[in-house]
Amino acid sequence: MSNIPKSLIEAIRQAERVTVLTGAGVSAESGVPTFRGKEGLWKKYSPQELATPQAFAQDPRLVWEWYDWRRGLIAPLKPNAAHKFIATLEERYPHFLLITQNIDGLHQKAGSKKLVELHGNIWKVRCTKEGTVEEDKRVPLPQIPPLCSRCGALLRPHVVWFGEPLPTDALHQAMEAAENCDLFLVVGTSAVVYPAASLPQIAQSHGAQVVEINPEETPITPIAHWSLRGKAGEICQRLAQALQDTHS
Ligand code: BV8
Repeated sequence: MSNIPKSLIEAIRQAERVTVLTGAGVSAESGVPTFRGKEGLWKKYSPQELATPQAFAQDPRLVWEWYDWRRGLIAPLKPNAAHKFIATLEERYPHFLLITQNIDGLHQKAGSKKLVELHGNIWKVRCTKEGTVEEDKRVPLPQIPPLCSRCGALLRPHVVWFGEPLPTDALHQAMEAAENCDLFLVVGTSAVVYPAASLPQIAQSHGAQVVEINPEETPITPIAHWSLRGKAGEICQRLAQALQDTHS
């Protein structure tokens, strides 16, 4: 696993405007399967089959069985050291935003408040008729597919599927934060899904230094000022330690 360069510790200490982008890799050490890893979620299923409006229109029961299974898997899991470290960062800087692609809610469980969820949240459901969004943490769901208690229409997961636009406000905030930061941390994403994957490039082209934390190389690696090869939880623990040491 990479050493933490002193220059990076200095940059984290000196920064005033910090933006963080996370993907499934930040939740891997909590036990949430990633999409593209060897036990990846997509291994058993393909995005076309399940994470699209067409799939839902064609077979809402199948799509809900997949989400109900994921909800059951995620429900007992806890934030790991990476979620916790990222949560501490928001108090450290006058300008901070966490942008997550994850729908598991673990950043919120770790205490993060200054965050936007680009792809929605698995613990929220949306009425396909009324458009109303509610939190629903029942595991397992009492019926599949779940129906709206008010109008009886189908409920859908309040997540962004392939081919669907991202929530305008969340995307706008994410773009703003990428354009106006001096340090941009990218943690645990394969950077293949757009428009989220364009954010590090936007930050770098606006003068930010990019830090990547990932056991593997990604399309972000070539533009990263520092690219730390390793697990997010382990590296963030060492970052927290190094920042503490430089305080003393
Ligand atoms: C849109 C929610 C337009 C649902 C998700 C061709 C070129 C470019 C773009 C496109 C194209 N064709 C189509 C598109 C657009 C498409 C897209 O980008 N497709 C890709 C596949 C090419 N994008 C969309 O459709 C988006 N919408 O463009 O709309 C539009 C505009 C107006 C009007 C109509 C339409 C919507 C995309 C959102 C899809 N929803 N999730 C659900 O979860 O069920 S995507 C899902 O996969 C995640 O949310 C995440 O965003 C994405 C990528 O996954 P990652 O988070 O990166 O996870 P992955 O497993 O891939 O990687 C894990 C990484 O962690 C790895 O690098 C691994 O090394 C690392 N790792 C592992 N362990 C650790 C670790 N890192 C650190 N520590 C560890 N321990």
